[in-house]
Amino acid sequence: MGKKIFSGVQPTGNLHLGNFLGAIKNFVKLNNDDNNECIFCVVDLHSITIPQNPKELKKNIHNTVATFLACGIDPKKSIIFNQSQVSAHSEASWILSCVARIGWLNRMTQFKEKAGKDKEKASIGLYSYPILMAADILLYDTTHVPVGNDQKQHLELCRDIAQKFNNDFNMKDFFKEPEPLIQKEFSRIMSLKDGLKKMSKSEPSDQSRINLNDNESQIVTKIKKAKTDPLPLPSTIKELEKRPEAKNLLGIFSSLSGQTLEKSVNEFSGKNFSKFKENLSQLLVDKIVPISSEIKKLLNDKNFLEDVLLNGCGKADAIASKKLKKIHEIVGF
Ligand code: AQP
Repeated sequence: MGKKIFSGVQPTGNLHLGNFLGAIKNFVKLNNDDNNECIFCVVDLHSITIPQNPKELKKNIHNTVATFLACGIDPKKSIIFNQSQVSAHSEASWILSCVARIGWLNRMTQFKEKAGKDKEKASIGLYSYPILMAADILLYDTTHVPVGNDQKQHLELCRDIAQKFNNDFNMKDFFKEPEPLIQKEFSRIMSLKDGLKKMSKSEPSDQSRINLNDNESQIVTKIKKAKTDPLPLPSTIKELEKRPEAKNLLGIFSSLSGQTLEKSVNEFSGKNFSKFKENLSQLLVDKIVPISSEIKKLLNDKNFLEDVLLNGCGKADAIASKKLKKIHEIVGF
């Protein structure tokens, strides 16, 4: 049986290699299987949990759609839309926030990481973000959610919310409990400047990530400057455990080339970083520059990108508003 897929990406900046290897590469594979029904959402409501410049936000929404298309998602096969244009997401989120428990949210590690030391000053939206994410997923009877490893906990919360709603209202199986689709290997790509920190759009330093719209010289420079350690590359995977930067760069190489980490370790065993970095740069240029050129081309046609969104919103709204109507009936509105 085919899968019902839903996943979202925040329009908070340039999409990067982590988004690509952790999520979008998988979106494309799922999109290409005709048995699946796929929905890919530009989650603009999520993005404002952290302040956004309105003009930049609009640009980032277009950039995200262009990146989806440039990576190979076909809008004729998959629904592509932006969350703020389908009001059922916000409405369902409120109802589900009356089902979710504060204790559950208090355990979410991403809030702790993103709010930092001064939690009192974080927005309530940042705190309740996983409930909106649950609404996004549950409105479409999603069976599978392709995400990076960092979203696993939020998906578990989504399952808890679905279960509690079904139990509270005695509606067995009304909300389907979605399964995460997380790649076993390389599901968390780290910063080029710190192998212990996730590669992220909102990290101030552009040198910390490879953007999917970077050109050849940007990619080569970033890899040249990427943090390493003084030792030659190791000969076993075990040795990588204490060498986060080497592990990350070899992981990127393996994921992009489609070979196992073991094979990459054997290939570069005992070599110095400069030789390995030449190979990595070349591979990145081969894989990323075609995407980057396509993004630039698509961004010149804003009307086309708007049409993709409008068309996707119509289709998404038809599904979501029907589910919301049933939720209203169940709750007693
Ligand atoms: N570094 C990463 N490695 C693997 N997967 C990643 N994802 C994000 N960063 C990595 C996955 O990409 C999808 C879209 O992520 P998102 O934009 O919705 O939010 P995020 O996880 O918060 O990503 P960023 O880049 O860190 O954005 P900002 O800086 O705005 O918070 C998700 O499936 C995510 O797992």
